[in-house]
Amino acid sequence: MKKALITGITGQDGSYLAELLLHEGYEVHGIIRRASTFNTQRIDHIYHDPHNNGNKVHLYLHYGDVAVGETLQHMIYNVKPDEIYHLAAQSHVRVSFDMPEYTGDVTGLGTTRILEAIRKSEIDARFYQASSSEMFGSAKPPQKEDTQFEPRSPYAAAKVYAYWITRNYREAYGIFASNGILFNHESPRRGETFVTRKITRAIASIKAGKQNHLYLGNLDSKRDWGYAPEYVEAMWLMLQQDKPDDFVIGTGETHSVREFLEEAFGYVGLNWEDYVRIDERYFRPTEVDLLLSDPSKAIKQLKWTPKVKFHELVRIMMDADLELQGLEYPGEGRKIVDERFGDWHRWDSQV
Ligand code: NDP
Ligand code: GDR
Repeated sequence: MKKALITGITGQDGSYLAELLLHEGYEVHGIIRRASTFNTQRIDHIYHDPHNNGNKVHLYLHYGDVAVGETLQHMIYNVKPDEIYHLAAQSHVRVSFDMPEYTGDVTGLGTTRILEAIRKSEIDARFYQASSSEMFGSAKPPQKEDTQFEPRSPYAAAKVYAYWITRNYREAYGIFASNGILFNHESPRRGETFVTRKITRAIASIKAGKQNHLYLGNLDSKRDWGYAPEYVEAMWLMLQQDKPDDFVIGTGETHSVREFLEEAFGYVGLNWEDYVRIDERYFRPTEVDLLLSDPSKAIKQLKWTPKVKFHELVRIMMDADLELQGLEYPGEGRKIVDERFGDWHRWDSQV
């Protein structure tokens, strides 16, 4: 049985990746942070208490923090994973302007701490770094593997550092270390403060009569939005290659926040302009105006192609948030998931 360690297992991507790896027959270990409230909602449905389910247990959780190297080294030495997926980060771009030093420490240096733990414990683990399209910043689209980085936030600058330290450990120490440069990917499990989920959640709440307005920032920026379950498949594929490498993952389509509003409100028969208000506090000191991927390398080498594009993504997220509010929903999004997935990934609005 192969062993995988996931940092950031309680996040959107970590939870989907854990499901995929369990389905693939892995023993999965995840690092969680101690908090005064439960923070494992996204993985509760796959966790079995070892006291009651001895032989069913393939998912193990360990307390840790990527801000502290010593514990990571002990954990990696003891678990001896075959594959390490490093997803933990302070991942919110706007927040990184409020907490630049912390973001540099966790999102940037966190990667060095994991790589050092691999090197010092002398285990033969393959390493995945969660790099980001934010690193391209103001670079001309479409962006691909050899596009120069022009980061526009403390978050993006930290991710650029992490990208290069990953390549450095690959070249200096021969570690199988790959960067997945993922463009925005969303799902019903997306954190509630990222713009797509903020919108779909607010629409469901408006429909339920609990909210009248939605306050947003810049509506003009454009993003290449894909569906998260498909993106974790790409992560896994990267670590199954013969050689470590860096890959761009995206849909090759770009849409503005305004288009997202039109599509999502329109899906439930509402006009977004009646509900959306602008609040300056959601603007960023420097913005990334336009992200658009060229994922042709991944399509060719990983044999990965996105099945869900913008139009379908909006429907999946809307159906899920309407269901979460206990409302009737049109069902086009659910149908897409039911028809195109079903192997390891199923409709899961309640998670
Ligand atoms: P989330 O914000 O949903 O999850 C982040 C995870 O990191 C959570 O499990 C969080 O734990 C954990 N974490 C944060 N700080 C620490 C820390 N100091 N020590 C240990 N764990 C920590 O992010 P996503 O799942 O969306 O993204 C996963 C990774 O991919 C991130 O690195 C992100 O920057 C990157 N990325 C994401 C993209 C996207 O569109 N989603 C695109 C490109 C890159 P807790 O639950 O306790 O907060
Ligand atoms: P992003 O995602 O910054 O691209 O980073 P986010 O959803 O936060 O913003 C996308 C765009 O929407 C604009 N926007 C708002 N954003 C938020 N969060 N809240 C608002 O109210 C709002 N109004 C307008 C933003 O200005 C921006 O232009 C995400 C994260 O997952 C990163 O971790 C990841 O690396 C990148 O995607 C790829």
